Amino acid sequence: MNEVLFVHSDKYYYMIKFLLTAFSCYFSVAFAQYCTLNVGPTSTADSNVELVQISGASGNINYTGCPGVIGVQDLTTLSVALNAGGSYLLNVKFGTCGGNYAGAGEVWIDFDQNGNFDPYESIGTWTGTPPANITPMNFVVPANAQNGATRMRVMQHEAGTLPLNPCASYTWGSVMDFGITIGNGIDCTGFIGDDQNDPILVSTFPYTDTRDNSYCYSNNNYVYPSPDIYYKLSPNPLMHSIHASLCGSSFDTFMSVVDMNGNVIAFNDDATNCGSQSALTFETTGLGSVYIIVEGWGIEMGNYTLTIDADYVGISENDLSDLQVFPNPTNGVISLNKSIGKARLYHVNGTFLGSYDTNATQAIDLTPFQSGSYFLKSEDGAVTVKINVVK
Ligand SMILES: [Ca+2]
Ligand SMILES: [Ca+2]
Ligand SMILES: [Ca+2]
Ligand SMILES: [Ca+2]
Repeated sequence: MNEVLFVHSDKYYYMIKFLLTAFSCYFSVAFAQYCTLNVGPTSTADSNVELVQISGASGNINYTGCPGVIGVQDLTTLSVALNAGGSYLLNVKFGTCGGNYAGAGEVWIDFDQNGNFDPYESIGTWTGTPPANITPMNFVVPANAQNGATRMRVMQHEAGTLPLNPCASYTWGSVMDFGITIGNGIDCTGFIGDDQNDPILVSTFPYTDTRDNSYCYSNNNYVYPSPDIYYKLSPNPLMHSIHASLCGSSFDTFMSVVDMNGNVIAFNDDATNCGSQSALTFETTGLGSVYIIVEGWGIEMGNYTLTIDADYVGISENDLSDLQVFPNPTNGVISLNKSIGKARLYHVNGTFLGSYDTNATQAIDLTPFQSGSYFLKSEDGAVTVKINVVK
């Protein structure tokens, strides 16, 4: 465990850490899919959807229910194509295959393709007692819907009340899943950072990225069900801390820092003087690569700006009272006024360039190197000096 700058109590931190670790382990083997087990009616009697009808941009569905089926009816081979931004009419007759009993009906389309029929994806509801008229449901496919195959769920729950739970188990009613293919929407193939296998790489500091997690991103970090975006960075030996901030973003954010083994390094919900947005600082000494994960609190999502900056080992932190490098800036050979033992030369981006034994020679040839900032660090870490090369 590395040293970390905490902003919450240790107790809260370890609770979150446990949750993060437990959830990431659990979901790595059981990634969320549509709920289909122990969902829907346990009896084939009585209340049942009698008719589902829709004409798509291409194709149509014209399904007649009855007799009843236990559980979820997989009708995904019946499919229509819908265009993002388009208006459509779905007709559903909530009815019965037997006796007439009151209940409720609801339909969802998983527009954001996150494997859930979310409350914001409900396209129509019904309450009543069969026999009932066809319920017309006019709906618009969100303009930012993601291209590709997804699913529509039609549910009737006898004795149920709105809003229905799309994953509920009950005695009488029906659940039917149909296929939907979205077109003219957003092609998400170019949107990287959805999970730890496809992170956005951060290699220069300061770093700024503006993005929207409300489409093309799904929930992989289960602290909150909001869609999350993964950034990966590798601290270099010259850094002592990294600061990341979502201040100024448009929604209530949450940010985590997790190492490659899933250990939580730092996290923040609401930062001081930052509203409901997040900011944090973590020490990098001895730390390997980490993910910085951006998500919303709860199901919050929208536009955000992430800034990441690194603090480098400060020269003032070292005892440089009598160490001098000259000339500085330089375009060639530098000399030290004293030996600092074995020393390592780094570019400011952390690239290791070479080792020098300053006991043997206190002159170092920087001629091969381009203009920029370099750090010479004693092997024991006690002394670091910044050298500017100007050509
Ligand atoms: Ca969904
Ligand atoms: Ca994600
Ligand atoms: Ca999440
Ligand atoms: Ca927050």
